[in-house]
Amino acid sequence: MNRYINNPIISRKDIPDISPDLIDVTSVFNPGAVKFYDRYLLMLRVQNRGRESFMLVAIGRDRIHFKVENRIVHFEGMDHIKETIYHCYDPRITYLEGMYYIMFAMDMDSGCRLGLAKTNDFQTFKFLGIVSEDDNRNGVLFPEKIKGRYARLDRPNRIQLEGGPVSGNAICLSFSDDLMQWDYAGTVISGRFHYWDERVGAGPPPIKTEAGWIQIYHGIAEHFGSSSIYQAGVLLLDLENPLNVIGRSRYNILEPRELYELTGQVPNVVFPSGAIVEEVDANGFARKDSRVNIYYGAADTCVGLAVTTIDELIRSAMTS
Ligand code: BMA
Repeated sequence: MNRYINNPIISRKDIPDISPDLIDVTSVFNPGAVKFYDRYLLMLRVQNRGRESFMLVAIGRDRIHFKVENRIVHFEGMDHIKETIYHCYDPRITYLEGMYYIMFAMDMDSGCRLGLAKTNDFQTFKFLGIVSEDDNRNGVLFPEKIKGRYARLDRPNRIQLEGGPVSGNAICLSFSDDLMQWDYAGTVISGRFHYWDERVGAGPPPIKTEAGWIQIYHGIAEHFGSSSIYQAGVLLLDLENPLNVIGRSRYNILEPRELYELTGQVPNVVFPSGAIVEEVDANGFARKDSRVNIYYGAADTCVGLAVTTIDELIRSAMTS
């Protein structure tokens, strides 16, 4: 992947003061991304100096230059939840059946859960509910139904392996008829102990190609006594059955190298959570030579853009 030369594309100085919640903010990172009519749109996680989290929308006329809106995203209906919600973060935006769905992590006393909201204008957002069991993160919806059902990837922090121990180290697949109740279908990949992706989590929404679903994911290499290294890699999954892994990158495709990735609030982090494919055919397949813009959080401090092509992602996935 090629980093945009003037990265980071968004940093704390681009966030307007929105009194009383956001004044002289600390950081902005891990955005959801989508093409919204002829605009590029990001949903940002912004943290203030109280280390409280807020989501903001940023609009770009092109894929590089964004203007952050002067308004905090409010999820209508979320106030019906009686338990305290400490943070909402890591939004992934999926365009599905004419609506934009946002899946995000919610830190609560009962654990980290997945929340789901929808919008069609990015002005008002309807909170649909909590859609995971306790302790789940990195949830992302597929952009279309698979065999008649909605599909999502997620990363349970605890799963009961059949006849085995409880684990929390896998990207899993679930299906649903209504987007609210989800049936676990199986594990897509598990972390590779000792290598770049010891722990894993899905990144941006899956990208449909003739060769299969491209799934960018993050892998974490653990370092005891030091900070873990967050990197990005890529999977190619069967279109009809995403549990069937066609390819998985042996090497990471993006790792912390630049200063803004190596140092910051949490050092050594690249965390891709949004991808915008430029060219898609009439059936929704990304074209092989299409450019892909990947938006990622760097060091939990700012937002970077890295660019590649569909073809390049598929070739990277076929290296295992
Ligand atoms: C993960 C999430 C991400 C964050 C990353 C690195 O667990 O909390 O939002 O970017 O850690 O701190």
